[in-house]
Amino acid sequence: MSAAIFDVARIGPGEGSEPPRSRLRSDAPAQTLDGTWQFRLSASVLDIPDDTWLDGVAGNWAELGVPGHWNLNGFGLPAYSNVQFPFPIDPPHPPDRNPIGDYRRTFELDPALETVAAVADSRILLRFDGVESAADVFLNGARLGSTRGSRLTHEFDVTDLVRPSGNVIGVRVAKFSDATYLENQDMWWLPGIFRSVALLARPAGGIDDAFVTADYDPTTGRGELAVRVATDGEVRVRIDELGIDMVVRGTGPGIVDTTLAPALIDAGEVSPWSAETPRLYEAVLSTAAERVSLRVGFRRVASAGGILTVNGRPVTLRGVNRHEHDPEHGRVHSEALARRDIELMKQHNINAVRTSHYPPHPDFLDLADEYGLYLIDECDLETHEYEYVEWRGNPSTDPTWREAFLDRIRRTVTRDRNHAAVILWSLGNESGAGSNITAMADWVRGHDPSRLIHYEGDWSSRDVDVYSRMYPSHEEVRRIGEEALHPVAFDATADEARRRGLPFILCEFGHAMGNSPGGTKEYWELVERYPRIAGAFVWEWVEHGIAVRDETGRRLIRYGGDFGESVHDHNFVIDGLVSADRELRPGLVDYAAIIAPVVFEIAADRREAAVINRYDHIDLSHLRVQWRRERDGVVVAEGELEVAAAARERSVVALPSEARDDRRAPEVADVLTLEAALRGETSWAAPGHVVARGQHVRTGAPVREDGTAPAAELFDLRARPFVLGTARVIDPPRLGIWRAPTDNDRAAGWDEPDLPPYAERWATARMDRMLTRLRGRERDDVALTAWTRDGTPSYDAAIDAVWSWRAVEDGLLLHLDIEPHGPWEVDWARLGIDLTLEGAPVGLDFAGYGPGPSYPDTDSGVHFGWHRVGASDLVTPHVRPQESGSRRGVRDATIRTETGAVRVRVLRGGSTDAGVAVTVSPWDRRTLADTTHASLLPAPTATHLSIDIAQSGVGTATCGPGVLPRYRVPAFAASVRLLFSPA
Ligand code: IPT
Repeated sequence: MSAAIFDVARIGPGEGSEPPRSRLRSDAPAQTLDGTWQFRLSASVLDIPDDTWLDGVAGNWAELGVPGHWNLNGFGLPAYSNVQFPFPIDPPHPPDRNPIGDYRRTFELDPALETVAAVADSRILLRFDGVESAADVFLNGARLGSTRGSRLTHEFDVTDLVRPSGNVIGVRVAKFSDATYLENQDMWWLPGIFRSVALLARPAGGIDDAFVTADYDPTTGRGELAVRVATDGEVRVRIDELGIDMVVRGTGPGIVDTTLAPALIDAGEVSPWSAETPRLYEAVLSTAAERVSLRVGFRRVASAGGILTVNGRPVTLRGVNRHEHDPEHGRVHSEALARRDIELMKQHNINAVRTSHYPPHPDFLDLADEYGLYLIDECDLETHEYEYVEWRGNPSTDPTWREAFLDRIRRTVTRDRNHAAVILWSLGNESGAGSNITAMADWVRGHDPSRLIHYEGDWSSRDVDVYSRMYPSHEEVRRIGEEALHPVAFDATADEARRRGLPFILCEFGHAMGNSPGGTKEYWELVERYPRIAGAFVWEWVEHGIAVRDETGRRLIRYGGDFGESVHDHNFVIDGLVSADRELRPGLVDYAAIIAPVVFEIAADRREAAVINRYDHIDLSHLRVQWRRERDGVVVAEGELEVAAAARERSVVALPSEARDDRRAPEVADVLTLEAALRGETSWAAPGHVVARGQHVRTGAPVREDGTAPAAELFDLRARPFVLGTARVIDPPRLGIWRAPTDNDRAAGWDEPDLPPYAERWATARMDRMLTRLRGRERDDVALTAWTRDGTPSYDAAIDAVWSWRAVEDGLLLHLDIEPHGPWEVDWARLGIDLTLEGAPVGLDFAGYGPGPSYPDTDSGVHFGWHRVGASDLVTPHVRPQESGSRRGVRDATIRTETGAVRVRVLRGGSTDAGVAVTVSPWDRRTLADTTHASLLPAPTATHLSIDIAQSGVGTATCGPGVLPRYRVPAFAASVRLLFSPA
């Protein structure tokens, strides 16, 4: 037979499926239908062949794997757009050109399922965990119904249709549908059956559904289970570890009846679950027909007086937003990748995830319970496209969409409600305010009073339990923290008064796009300062780069527009703390240090250190604190410290006298480092993993007198190219104030919305094309002094400099004095010396802050040391090339190229007490700025060295405030004293 008309423009939930139930681990037989299916693609619903596709599987169809997205597997191409909609806002209609994928396969029913089905009243369900965006489902010619809600589970009862053999299942999937209006999340459009398909036996008298809440009473230390089980008759509840073995009455077959009071079971004294102590107990629910196991975590989530608590203790959510993304497979889940994500998060001190912007694969919840992560579990809902039409006709306000909204939240909450990790339900993202949002909140409140409700899209907060905002400025966060400390004004509205009493979170902040996010430390100071602020979530965890192969088989990472999309948002989807391949971006290392659970404050005299325990629930007994004193690169003393501090407490420890520095100034630095590292093995890191570090750095700077014995034969200043150390200089030193714009530099910050982005201001001021004029020169056999003026074409803003070079015994001294000339209206990107050395770079050894790069507003994750950086770590391989790789506070550096090496030391006497910033790059800035993809960068042939006296911060202007004023670089006068010598 041919299928009924495929209706992809009807407002409402899918039809024909079962009401949602919780995800349970059962011993009832199940059969996967994952694997190879037959597939064909039609360009439009109007082009679907009018054939008998469901009668059998004959015919010339292609093959496609399930789970998978068809447009990542050779059928069409992916497309990326964020807020803007890929088609007209003409609800509930998609456009005619709307790819339709028909899937079909045959299967034999697994005999184990058949055996169950043979018993009266048993059933067989067909389950889909994720189909984007809308599907009609058929079995053996009969239409079972349809799905709406791409990241939500749908089950169909196939008991009467399924046969022992010769079954034909067909699924007709629309790329776009009415559901697309509710699913405009910031991600690739990736249609298809992208999560698993399975048949489940539902034995008569089995456990169809369960709702188990495990409460922990922090005042008594006792746990209590509230149990509702959907079964006919009685169910046995066992937690062997707690000696629980009870029988409770079921609420009837089907789904749990939440109007009935739960059975309460006193669990006695228990160890509570938290992200820091992810203690789970194995519970077994059983009837004669079925046995279901759950992992129970006892915990209590509450909010009182504006404080978010878990188990009675205030908590700080050190969060990230996580999309599901795999560079090859899109949103297809893999356990290995989910574990990798969580392990990397835990290794970087992250304790919370917002599952932006849809419920993740069901197994992710198990992993969050097990590793210990607080979750904001978000409903699959976003109507952001309505922003383009000033929210006219937003479905959130339209009662005809109400059932669709309610269906989505019911499916979200019901599937995941038995997981300890979920502490907040989120109603969705960026869908404005409206009665349908309120209806969702009301349903959640009635269904699950054990958790709090989150939604950012309505700042009145009337429906929610936490006040949430995305990308507010630092000043606004401060105000929000502050307002909770003061009485509500007499003329405040009721909403306003209520909102003031809520805990506050930043559900998104710190936009991690490119070289970013700057200013995070300043946000975190506010999080720590104000009790009301319960935490913040960086946007976002992972870049959504898509991997493709070019003709030569080389793997390339793509972003929006690379697939010929007519509506797209470029590289705005490349904004993660880790790359799509899970390489760490410097922003993650910075964030890990900012949110570290332990803070050391070392007194200036090194006699003692304060140890601040920022864990919410645990003391520091799982950590070993070691100290190490290095003087000019040599470890001169080290040892272990006994530290003790209860959760959220501060203690002071005395430091041994060997940790102190001598009166004698070091040549480069005398550094005391304290490190807190794991004593034992955890599920996410090995013993010795460092969770926090603190330092006291006392720097010196060598003094050199001018006019030491000449060695002119080494440093022939007349030669071109001349030699520094053993490196050949192919572009001589000149001043630079420009950088290859970062993504943030290319965006107008929210703090300066009326001004063009910095990249544009720099280009308009022509800082990228300054020209030099030699104003004068004096020389003798050992010294050369040059007076230069670097000016900008068409303008009279310039920089004057005096370069005094002198050959000394072991090298070449440079005294450089710089003075701005004329009007500079735009802040500089930096101020430094640029030169090019022959041969590609092979490494950088330096004494300074590292080992990774940092900028003035991303300097938390680096520490002073004598670091060694290999060729592949010199710059960050951002998908879209941009400025990166600066090492700051450098006092001594050796730059190695394929053909030579040069050592640079910072001498006392300039204005650079904090050292210089050194960038060693295989590419010049013009090339970086003009190249759109890392894969298009040419093979390196030279080493581009910059020695910067100042660098602008990076900010987070791509989404949020730009560089904070204190991290900008207005025109200024400076001087530096450098010694160049052989390595
Ligand atoms: C915000 C979105 O919630 C998120 O999905 C993502 O798009 C992020 O921004 C930027 O990458 S919405 C933004 C317009 C404030």
